[in-house]
Amino acid sequence: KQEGQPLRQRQRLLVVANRLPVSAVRRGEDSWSLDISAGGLVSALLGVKEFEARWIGWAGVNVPDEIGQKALTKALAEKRCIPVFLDEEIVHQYYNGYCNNILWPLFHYLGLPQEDRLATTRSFQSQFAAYKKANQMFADVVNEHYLDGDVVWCHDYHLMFLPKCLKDYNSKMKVGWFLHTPFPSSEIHRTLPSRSELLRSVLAADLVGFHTYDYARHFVSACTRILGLEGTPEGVEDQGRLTRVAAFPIGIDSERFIRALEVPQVQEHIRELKERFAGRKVMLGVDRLDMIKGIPQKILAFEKFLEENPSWRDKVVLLQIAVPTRTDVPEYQKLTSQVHEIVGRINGRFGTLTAVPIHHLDRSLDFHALCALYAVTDVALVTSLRDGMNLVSYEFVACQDAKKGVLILSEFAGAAQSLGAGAILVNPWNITEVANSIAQALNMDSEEREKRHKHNFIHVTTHTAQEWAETFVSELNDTVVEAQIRTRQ
Ligand code: ADQ
Repeated sequence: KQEGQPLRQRQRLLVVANRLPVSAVRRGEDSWSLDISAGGLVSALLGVKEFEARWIGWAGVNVPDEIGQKALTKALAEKRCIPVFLDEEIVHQYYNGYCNNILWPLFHYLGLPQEDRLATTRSFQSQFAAYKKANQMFADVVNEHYLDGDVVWCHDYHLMFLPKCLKDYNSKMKVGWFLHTPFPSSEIHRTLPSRSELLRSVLAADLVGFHTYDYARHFVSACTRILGLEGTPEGVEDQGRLTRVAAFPIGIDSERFIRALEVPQVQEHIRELKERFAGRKVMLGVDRLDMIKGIPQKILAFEKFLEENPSWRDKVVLLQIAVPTRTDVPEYQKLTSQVHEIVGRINGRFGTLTAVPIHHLDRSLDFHALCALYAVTDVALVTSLRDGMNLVSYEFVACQDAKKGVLILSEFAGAAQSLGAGAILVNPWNITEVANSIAQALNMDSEEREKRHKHNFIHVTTHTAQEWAETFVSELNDTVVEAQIRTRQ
């Protein structure tokens, strides 16, 4: 089945994630236009030469008719993508419901939603049933395309039930699972009604990966305390079968950012921005508009800084770029208006006829515009209340080799483990501490900035996305070989 090629050259990697890395727009009954999104995962896997990646996931659109499904499947095949078709009801219950309303807030320490906690166990039950059903649908597609020797890499909290479904199909399948969010303390995970079933399903994988050692430790504790299994330095053991658990901190394709700075269009953009903000220090926030990113707290800290440092008021500007996500969810709509309200108040309070202290944009920026912004920034503010890793902090560092700006980073982002020595670490809940850090960053001398930047730049350019993917997959291959040796002994 390996088409006669040496395994190392030809090993196929089936990457299974909730969303395919494409956006699909229907142009006619049987025609689709596709736009491939060059996110972190895509560039990570493109850079890895040892295996050939195929993507399996939902295309993000409802396609109820067979003609449309066939046409989309064909168009996606050219991009090495294989669709899982989910209907509207499943998407509502599985994706909006169980994934985004239950697991996402819980894993970021925001707890379970009130209404589910109080009474509507029925809605919790039906969302969990839809979650399992959706995971089974992903498994069906994987199983259909799986060839002996393939590696199957499942991604994120959407697919915690998938490893079990896959192993039920074929116990020899090499299955890895990686979580992009934090895995919370076992005391938090314990509150989840389906806590045991989810842990057991994940444990069906051969290798389970997290961004940090702490998340891996929390997961092992959850398995020992909730399931009564044995935790070992390698992972979790259940009746002689070991599931390997380890930390694999993600990185970015740093070269892509560094190269972008040489593109004439980006340089032109940098010139324009410098002109536009001449005489002022530029502070930058780039986030998805999500509760976990701590955007209101960040803006309030900036207000406090302006309040306490009047001499800086006309010498600094905060650019906050916040891409709206999950716009149909009421909490996210509330967050948007809350942020608008605070920004309006601060601009009213500290703005002049010619300048305002905060520029807030509710949208996504294209890659080149984003690189230019990173490059002209003096101080980046990443104040997530919790964040699996946070790639914005890495991208900022990659674009700062000329300027050597300062990174203010939440201690609750996974990135604090890797960029902590170069960044100014803050508790984002402590507005006064963040305000003081802003002052410290703006006043930092060039020698210290250079020293801190160097530390971070070396990290970001060595621990890249490619390295992350390679390490995970080779560890998965090794884990399976070791398990085979153990069972033979
Ligand atoms: P996210 O929560 O999406 O990812 P992050 O790691 O910061 O968070 O990645 C966001 C990506 O979106 C970055 O590549 C950034 O450039 C881009 N982006 C954000 N705002 C943008 C804007 N306004 N315009 C254009 N691009 C924008 C999840 C976890 C993280 C984890 C990653 C990867 O929540 O903790 O680091 O997965 O594992």
